[in-house]
Amino acid sequence: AMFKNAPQRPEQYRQFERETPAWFQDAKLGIFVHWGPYSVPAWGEPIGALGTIDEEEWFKHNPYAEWYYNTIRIEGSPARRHHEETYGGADYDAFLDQWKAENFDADAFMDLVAATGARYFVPTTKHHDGVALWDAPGTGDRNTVRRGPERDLIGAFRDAAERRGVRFGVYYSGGLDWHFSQTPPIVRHIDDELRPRDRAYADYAFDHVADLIEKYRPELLWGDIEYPDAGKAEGGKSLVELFRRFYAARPEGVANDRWGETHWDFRTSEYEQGRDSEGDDAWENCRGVGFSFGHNRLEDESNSLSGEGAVRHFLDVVSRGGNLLLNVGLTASGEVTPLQRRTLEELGAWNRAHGDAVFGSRPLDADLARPSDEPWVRWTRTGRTAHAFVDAPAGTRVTLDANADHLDLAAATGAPIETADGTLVVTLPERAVAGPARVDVPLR
Ligand code: FUL
Repeated sequence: AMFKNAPQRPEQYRQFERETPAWFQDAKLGIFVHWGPYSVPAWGEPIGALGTIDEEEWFKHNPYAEWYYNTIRIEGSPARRHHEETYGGADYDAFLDQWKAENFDADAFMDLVAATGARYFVPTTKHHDGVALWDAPGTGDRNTVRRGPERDLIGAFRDAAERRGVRFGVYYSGGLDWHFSQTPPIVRHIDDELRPRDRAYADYAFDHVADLIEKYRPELLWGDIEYPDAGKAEGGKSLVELFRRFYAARPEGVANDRWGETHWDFRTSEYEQGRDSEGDDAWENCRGVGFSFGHNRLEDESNSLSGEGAVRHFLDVVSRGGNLLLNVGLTASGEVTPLQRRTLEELGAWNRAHGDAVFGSRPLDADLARPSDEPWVRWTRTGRTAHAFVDAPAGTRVTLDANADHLDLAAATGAPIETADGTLVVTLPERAVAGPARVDVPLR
């Protein structure tokens, strides 16, 4: 019954299989941060959500600002033109020195994170550009301790998260490192030949992740793209050894599914991509407030989640059994843009009012009640109570598709109700906090 959808895993990784720790299933919301030299140009075309655009167009017009170094190397891309015009085609690493994080206050930032209701927090420790946000072994001066911010940013995040009881995880790009291996730009697909897979890189990545585990004791490992293939077999500096050290340090730790066909505790989807991972096993959807993870100065309200949009997306994910890892792209100076801040604060305000029906909840069985998009309705369950979340203007009458055999419709609370012939009709109330209204219905 465990890992129903999982293909058979290699023998050396089976030792790590177990039921996904309940804290992760209960947590529902995490906050992700992408921050790096790419936050200086902070530029990507906001053409749409991953999974809705064909690959060739995607890479040439990449809305992911953290992919800037790849996009500017693509012949004829608008990013390349922008880079020529604005920076005279400067070397990418000039952005590392221009990145100062001068207004970054880890505690103030983590107050905002905690106020969303998020139970865990995951910063990028090394993205595809290869720049480390801590003093990572073997990186020379290409890290934020030696250059740019001149700080251990991972340590700062970690300490601030711990002080607030927010669990701490680390993102690590094992699959791509555009500095370690000078591969041509990715224009269509992340082919195997376009990522480093050799022993030297596997040892380098091993030393990084081992150092992160030892120094920061993360409770969540969020690998990206792949793990270097030479490091997958048992023996020496291997991924097997990394997982061993991780679970020894954190028996309740969880790992995502981007370490190749090896081991994972939960599956991932990203925007609209990987929806088939959103199944019976534990899963997490990630996305930015806009269409980028790295801060993108071209984004505005038209391509970003409003507070209410974020609440609806969060509820949609949770109602289907997933977690949401919602990303913030910090600016080069270390600030949260007003647009992102507003979305996070409104999500937090809604969670303060209704989070008791969301955090720790489980999906409601479809035999009991069903969601719909018109009108917008989602369901969760806590204990012996079903929770309906309904979004429509105040005064709208909405018939909920609920089963009177299993739910005590007449005992519903939260909005004016009528029940007749086994149907539940709610009249949506005025809401003190923006976002869906909530109706609680006892299970029979
Ligand atoms: C992807 C990366 O390529 C993106 O830049 C981002 O980090 C996302 C979370 O994962 O695979």
